[in-house]
Amino acid sequence: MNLQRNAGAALMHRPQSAMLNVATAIILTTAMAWAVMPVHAATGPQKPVAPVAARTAVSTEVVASGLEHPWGLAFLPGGRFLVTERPGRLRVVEPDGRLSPPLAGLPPIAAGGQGGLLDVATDADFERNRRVYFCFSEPDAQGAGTNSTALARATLSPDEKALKDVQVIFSQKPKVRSNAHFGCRIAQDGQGGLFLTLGDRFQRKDDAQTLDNHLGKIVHVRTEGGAAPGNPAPAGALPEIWSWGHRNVQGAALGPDGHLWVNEHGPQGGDEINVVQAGRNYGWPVITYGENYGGGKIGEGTAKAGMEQPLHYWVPSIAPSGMAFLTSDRYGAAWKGSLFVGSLRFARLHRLQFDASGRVVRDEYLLDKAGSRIRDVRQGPDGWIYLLTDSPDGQLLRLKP
Ligand SMILES: [Ca+2]
Repeated sequence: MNLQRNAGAALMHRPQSAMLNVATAIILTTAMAWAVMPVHAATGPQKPVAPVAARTAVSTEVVASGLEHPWGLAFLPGGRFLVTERPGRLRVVEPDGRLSPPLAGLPPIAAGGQGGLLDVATDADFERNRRVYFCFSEPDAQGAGTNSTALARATLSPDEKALKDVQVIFSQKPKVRSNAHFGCRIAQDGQGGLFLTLGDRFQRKDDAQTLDNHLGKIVHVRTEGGAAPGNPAPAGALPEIWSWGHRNVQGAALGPDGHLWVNEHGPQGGDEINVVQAGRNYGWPVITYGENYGGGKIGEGTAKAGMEQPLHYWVPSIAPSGMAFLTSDRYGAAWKGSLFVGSLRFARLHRLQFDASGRVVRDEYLLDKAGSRIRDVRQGPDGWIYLLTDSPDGQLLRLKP
């Protein structure tokens, strides 16, 4: 990832063709084992393939129920899970579905609207360090009624009843009076650093284009706090910023190509998948394939020099949520390498399939009859895909072929 990060920073000012060649070389040297090797959407806009119903029938197995608006899922040793509940609780789920009492030790959380306790991740070296990362809506310290997205690290106590040594390692600036567009997905970069997605807070969309703030950004930070080494750091930019021009990124995963992949909510239409590179501008709110709620143009159109095109987009919006790459053999060779994306709006699970050049060649949806809003999608250490459903009585599900 050092190689990719440094190369990514060095590529910032190169022409697209050179960028593509170097990016391809990076992918070839780092992802030889992966059958599908996406490259970036450097070729400009294309009409995306339309979603179609899957030919393959799948089912789900209920692992646990009784979770109130579960939002983020992480895996513990022994087939157990950590699950956040948006109102501000973190629980351990046993393999048989039993829920622990809420863990003690969480900081103050501004729960309400879209905000609350959102994503959670266990460190890649969790079995040795027992470290957990989580992000949440953080209230201001003065009681002024503002909030922003924050990222914390903690140690899970040996009895798994509490978080210890809780330390907030990043706070989005500025805090805003809003209960929307927190972003708040965490992705580990594979080198000990963390990506965190940050929304535009809905009413501050123009701030996504200025780099003196963290609204509408993806940041890249060290687990000890502070900017990760190798961040692009253009003049005047806050040092944690990795990319900008985002609206509300609620799905993120490190791809098998070593790059950060995200999805983000458009306005009315224009939800996107982006393969995110350091120092790039992803366009919001200047370019978008969506429009205002109720109709009406936003910004300048769908493309502009200096702004990245999405790899894939949806009109109408699917309201994407968590996402994960399938790297296991559990579901057969045809699905391996696919990207699975939850849909809140249509209550189904999308599977995106790529060709050898990285284009999305198929977008099919599964679980169309289940009717559950899907909030998070993860591949477990056992290779199965796990889902969280967004409901007052939300569930943890295992996808079965
Ligand atoms: Ca965009």
